[in-house]
Amino acid sequence: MTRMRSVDAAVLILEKEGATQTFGLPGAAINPFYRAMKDHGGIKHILARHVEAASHMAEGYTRAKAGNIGICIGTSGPAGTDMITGLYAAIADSIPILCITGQAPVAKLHKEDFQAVDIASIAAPVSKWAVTVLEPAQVPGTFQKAFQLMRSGRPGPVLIDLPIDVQLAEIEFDIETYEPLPIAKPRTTRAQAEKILTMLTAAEHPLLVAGGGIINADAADLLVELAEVTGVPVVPTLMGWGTIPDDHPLHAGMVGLQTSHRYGNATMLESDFVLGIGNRWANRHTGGVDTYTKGRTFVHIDIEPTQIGRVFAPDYSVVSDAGEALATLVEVAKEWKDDARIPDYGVWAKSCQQRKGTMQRKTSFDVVPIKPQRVYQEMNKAFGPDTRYVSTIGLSQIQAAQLLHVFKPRHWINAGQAGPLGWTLPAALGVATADPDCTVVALSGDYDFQFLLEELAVGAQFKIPYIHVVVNNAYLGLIRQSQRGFEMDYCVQLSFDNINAPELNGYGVDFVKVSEGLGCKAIRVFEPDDILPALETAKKLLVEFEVPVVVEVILERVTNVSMGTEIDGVVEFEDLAERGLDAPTAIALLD
Ligand SMILES: Cc1ncc(C[n+]2csc(CCOP(=O)(O)OP(=O)(O)O)c2C)c(N)n1
Ligand SMILES: [Mg+2]
Repeated sequence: MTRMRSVDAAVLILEKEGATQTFGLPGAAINPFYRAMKDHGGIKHILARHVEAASHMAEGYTRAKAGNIGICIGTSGPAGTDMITGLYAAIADSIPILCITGQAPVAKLHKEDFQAVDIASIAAPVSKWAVTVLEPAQVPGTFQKAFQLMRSGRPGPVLIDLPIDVQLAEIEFDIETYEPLPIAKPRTTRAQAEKILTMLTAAEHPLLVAGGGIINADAADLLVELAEVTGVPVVPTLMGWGTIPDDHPLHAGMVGLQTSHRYGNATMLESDFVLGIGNRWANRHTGGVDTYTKGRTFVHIDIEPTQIGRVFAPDYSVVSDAGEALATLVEVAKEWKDDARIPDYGVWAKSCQQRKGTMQRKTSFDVVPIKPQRVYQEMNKAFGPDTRYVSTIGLSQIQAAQLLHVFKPRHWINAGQAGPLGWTLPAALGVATADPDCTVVALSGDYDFQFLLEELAVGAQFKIPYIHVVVNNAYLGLIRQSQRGFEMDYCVQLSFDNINAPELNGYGVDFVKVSEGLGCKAIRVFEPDDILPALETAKKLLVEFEVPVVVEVILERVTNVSMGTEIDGVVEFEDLAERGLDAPTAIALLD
């Protein structure tokens, strides 16, 4: 046995559990932990400029690669409260991050000590476990359990709060014989798989709905195999986007009220059976449950038992890890295929493809100020299938999901459920830290970009290159559109005459100057034909300077983006594509 400070044991466990990338910022109450990281030497640390940003960086880092767990660290008091939004974003999308906070000494927790706040209670509803460790000898076990919890069942974040005297206390600990605790993975039995396939093969127009659980289980290949063996088309959810390549003949489009395709919704409405795997029936996917479920049979597979029946009662369900479920389903489906027990779904799949080939939205607008659709058209030209897109919320995110293309899992990294403004920039830094060889392209509206803008300096300081496309309408665009229902345009304008930048014609903030001031490169675009050259220049600047490169596109102020309140009632505000030239980068060409 070896005697050491509890924090030394903690950092040894981080290494043994394979979680050595941290994001955070020190303060007096967490200094002992920083001392342990310094002494250890093997823990990497990126100094954020805002603690909330550190938590989103940790999430981006986790999401970029299977097995990753990003860590965010802050001191006592406000550092922990700043990270609450990060915990919420992570738990809402089933993403493990480990949040470590400093705390006042145990004996002073109830004395209104400086920056002593009951962070474990505050964090409890937004984490799988939030705990203040009161006994130093419990530190190793607490970290061990945290890793087991983060990885088990429905993944999610954990917060460990360490009073400063607990951090400094010495304990006996042996890392040599330390073992991560086993991770339970509920499986799908053969009988369950047979029942599901019996129900599926009784249908005429079946669909698979592929959720983010498939990405968490690292099982996208198995999903594509199941689709190919059965011939059944796939609808990825927003969290599952990338589980099947957009150009796969069995990719039927996304369904929903906002981040969806016209052909995806039309196909869902034609279906008579839906097998949901690792998905949550999010309300912006289903819209009104009656419209979504009417005339359809549903099977739901999810790792978390209480997710079954949460939104509507399925006709059959299995509690299983998505990867385990897919493996058994593929095994049985292959046998059934050999025995000719799987109907030929060729005509149905072809009809889905036919909708995909005709129901496209127009993108080839060439007016000034630029229409946003044109930005995504040019992004499709500039960025290939290896690009990892990062986005959060707003008209920008909605249109990106409607018009961009994703070909691989973990290449659309989006705060799908919580949608906190400001998430995009730090999450992109986390993604680019996890995968430095990949082109990371973040997409923000002008408001999202302003929330945690100072983090650009982190990218410049630590040489974390990525491209940030900022679509600037000088508006809280999504909220402006939703205020139409209230007949107002109130408190949503970001425009003002910037006395230092008259060339902005009232768009307000000079993002180019701000970005440059923070040590990054930036390009502004006013004309549609300049978008592609700007994106190409950005790619070069990225390599040359190894810092974030911002491409700001000045958009028309008022845009209404396709959306609705029911999947059979999505309102189109712009022209639809009638011929290939209207949507030259559409995933399926019209002519
Ligand atoms: C912290 C937080 N507050 C408020 C919202 C509600 N909200 C969603 S989108 C949006 C406006 C986004 O504006 P912008 O980033 O410029 O994107 P646009 O819709 O204009 O493309 C707001 C305020 C939110 N998602 N997060
Ligand atoms: Mg905006």
